[in-house]
Amino acid sequence: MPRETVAEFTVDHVQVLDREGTVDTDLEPDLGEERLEELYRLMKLARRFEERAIALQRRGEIGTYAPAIGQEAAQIGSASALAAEDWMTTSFRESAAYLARGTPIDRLLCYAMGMEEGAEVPEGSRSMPPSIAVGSQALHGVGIGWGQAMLGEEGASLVYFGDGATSEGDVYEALNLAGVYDARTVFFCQNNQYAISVPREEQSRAETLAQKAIAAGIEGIQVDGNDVLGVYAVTRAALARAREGRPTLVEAITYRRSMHTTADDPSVYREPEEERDWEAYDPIDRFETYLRERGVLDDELIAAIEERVEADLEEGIERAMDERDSVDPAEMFDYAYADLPPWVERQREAFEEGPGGASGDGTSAGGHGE
Ligand SMILES: Cc1ncc(C[n+]2csc(CCOP(=O)(O)OP(=O)(O)O)c2C)c(N)n1
Repeated sequence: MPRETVAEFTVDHVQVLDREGTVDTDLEPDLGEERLEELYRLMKLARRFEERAIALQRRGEIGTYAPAIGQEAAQIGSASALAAEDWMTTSFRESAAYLARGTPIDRLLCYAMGMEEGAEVPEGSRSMPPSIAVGSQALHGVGIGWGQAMLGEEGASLVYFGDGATSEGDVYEALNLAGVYDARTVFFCQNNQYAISVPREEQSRAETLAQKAIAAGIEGIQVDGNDVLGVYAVTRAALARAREGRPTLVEAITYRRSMHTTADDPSVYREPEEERDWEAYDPIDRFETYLRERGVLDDELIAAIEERVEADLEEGIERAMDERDSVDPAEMFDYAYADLPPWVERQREAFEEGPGGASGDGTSAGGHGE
């Protein structure tokens, strides 16, 4: 029986800024100095937001938190390529993407405090609340992209997920659906090398995660996820194609420098040398080298940006604390059932009585998060 090759595929890798911060002028996106400075400010804001969030969790002010230190270029670069009419659908590690889309700091913190106000889609916003079930949001994202075409809307849909999520059926189904229905979707996989403690190599035998697009008949492309200019350029092009009904899977190669969540200790499953190697390719340092080189940034401007970032964070944290203090945590029992089953009623009573068991002694307010 004759045997011949009937199909061949390739996956491209894009890098605009190399690891030393030198730019490839052929690929450099056309961004003015203001936009470049804004990308830098957002990356700094995201980094400090993550650091502050970890500290807030340690002080018991917010719940378990999933930081994205090291993934700022992947998130800020991609979310900054979105137009106002585009939708964004995320997983649980995308605070930086929300910040890039202008989601207020206090909203993000309220979400982390378990307040439903934090999960609301603010009026006029096209950013969906985070999805905790790994990969499930890929289906929501492709549904939105498909729906936009049906409604004759202008925009496209960008959906974030991690490397681990690409092992989930939901993601395969979403990719397939996007291919079949020409859904206006960009799938943005942040390959941060780990699904909790499982390294990327043990997650899939596929050489790249981008190639998972090929089986769905859509384009797959890899980008250096620590290169904000590369991520921006690739996502912008993918969104433009999506608006014409051509979906793409983007695999951004990056590294989660911190813990999976504040409940995790990465030293148990990875070596310090590996962390140090990636630290050398820090997305912010690299972009800063380029911006200094271009004359966009100097010490003075960096200090002013840092000052603004700290002030914005301070104000956002304060506002989130005020919002938290203004709601009654017992409200969480109000919406799960129309009529509370007796065992939940008992939980509510115990909650309202507080840890000491006696209500009205002022200690029950400390019951949030229990
Ligand atoms: C359906 C489902 N299975 C398992 C979990 C538990 N879980 C939470 S995060 C995670 C790993 C996710 O890894 P990845 O997709 O690479 O995203 P990352 O955490 O690296 O951003 C798992 C298995 C979950 N939340 N949902």
